Amino acid sequence: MPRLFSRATLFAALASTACSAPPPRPPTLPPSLPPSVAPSASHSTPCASLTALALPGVTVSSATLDGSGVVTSSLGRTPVPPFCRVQAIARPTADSEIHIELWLPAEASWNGKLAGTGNSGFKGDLSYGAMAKALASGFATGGHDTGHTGEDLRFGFGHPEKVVDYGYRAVHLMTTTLKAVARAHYGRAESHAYFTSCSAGGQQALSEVQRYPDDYDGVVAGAPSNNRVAQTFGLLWSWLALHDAKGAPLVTPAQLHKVTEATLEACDAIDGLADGLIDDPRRCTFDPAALACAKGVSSPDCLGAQQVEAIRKVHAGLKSPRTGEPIFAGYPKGGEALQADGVPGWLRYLLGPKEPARVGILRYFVFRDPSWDYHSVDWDRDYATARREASALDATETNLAPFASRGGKLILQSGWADAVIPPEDTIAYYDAVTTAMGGADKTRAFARLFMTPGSPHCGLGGTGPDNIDALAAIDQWVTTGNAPERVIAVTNPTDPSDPPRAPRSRPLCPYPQVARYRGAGSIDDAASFVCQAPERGASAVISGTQK
Ligand SMILES: [Ca+2]
Repeated sequence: MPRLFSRATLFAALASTACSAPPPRPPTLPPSLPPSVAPSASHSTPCASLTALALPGVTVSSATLDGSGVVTSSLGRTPVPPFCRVQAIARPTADSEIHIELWLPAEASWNGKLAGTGNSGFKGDLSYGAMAKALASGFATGGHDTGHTGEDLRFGFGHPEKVVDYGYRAVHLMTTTLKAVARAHYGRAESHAYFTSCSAGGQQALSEVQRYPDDYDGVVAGAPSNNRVAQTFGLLWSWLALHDAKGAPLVTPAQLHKVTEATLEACDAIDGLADGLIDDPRRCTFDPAALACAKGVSSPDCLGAQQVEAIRKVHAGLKSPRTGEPIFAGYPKGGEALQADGVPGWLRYLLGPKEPARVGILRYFVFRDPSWDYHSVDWDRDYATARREASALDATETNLAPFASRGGKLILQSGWADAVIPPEDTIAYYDAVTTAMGGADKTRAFARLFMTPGSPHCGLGGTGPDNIDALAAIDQWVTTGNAPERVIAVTNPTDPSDPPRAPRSRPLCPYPQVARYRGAGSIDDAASFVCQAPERGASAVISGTQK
């Protein structure tokens, strides 16, 4: 039986992907560093002299050599080569203050490539862990704080430019600054530039592809929060479904646990392999009414009618009361209690919070009224207002031709048990891109989606193999031109934010393909699986065992 509860810290984040209506493109784009900023090459600039670089709107405040050989971050201690640590501040507007760090390995250690990193949630801090991993692999890397500190959404109240910095400007300016400073330091241009991140960082990844298609040659967007405004309403819908009028939770964490256990029991084998993982919850027809209390019984060990209805609402998602069209996808069956102890299950964003998660987006960014009452929400009118007023937070453009036509490559990853950004939302975005780009073949040539069974948000503490080497995967695609036909995912024994899991590897397949057991060999070994088209209808069930 897979672990349903475990301890781990979520590097949170929100948001989501696509829906039907294409969002408005930003009316104006922030300033970019002109190409002339980059030195013409052949003149390398010593680390300490980088503070003298003249960059429009950017001040290099510090540049020092770090020869300690190790970076300590939330991921632990990472051995790294000596590097030049550059700190800079970008001020694209009078109200902006974007903190940027660039870590440039010594020339002898540099692989000639750049790696941009993103952020989680609304936290205004740098992703030192991701930067350390990139640096250790030979990349010159950059990160930023999104233009504010802390996670309190009041940062944007009365500061619309800071919301734009958070939404898409900070990551772009980090990128142009990374390119300019690296070119100055090494005296030559990079061979390739990549961006990999998850959650809010996944939104940044897609924003770069959509708004600044020249920034990166390869991008990996994990669990992207690119449908941020719709997700805010999805979170509100789910929270209201799971709480009474006074804000008291209608369901207990223990009951969520029972729902997830029963769902897994009912739906694990639908994919043909009883391996503790639900491959595609859309095929799972389990109804929480199966756990309903007997007539006249009220007990924490079963579900009352109101509880059944609440859970159904969260699974169903939010639809427009006017048109019936989906506004935001429902949360997947089987993800209710994965990592319920403080991480991605519903407890983290849907059931546990005292008030709806991210309601501050509506209070401070959209309605600009700290006393805005979420109980008064009009799902039709208020959603339309938010799409307009908070468009800087969305990255839902589906025409990716500018990125594709210059050879850009995009990998998307989504967990089938993600209780923060529903997998169906990411699939909806990919499907919409496929339509906009002229079909599956044209889309697969530059953009592929990899669904990950048993994986909650950003692969933190799930029950399945969900860790991929994103930088290596995108580098392989960009440098060889060979599109990934499968990406090997493993359980992660090294990430301290992940609970220990039995070693297991599994191929992730380009959507809509699925990984299927060959019928021989260990089910914990990726070599025992092939990628193939999904079955239509029922399939034979192979009972596997977990080591
Ligand atoms: Ca299964």
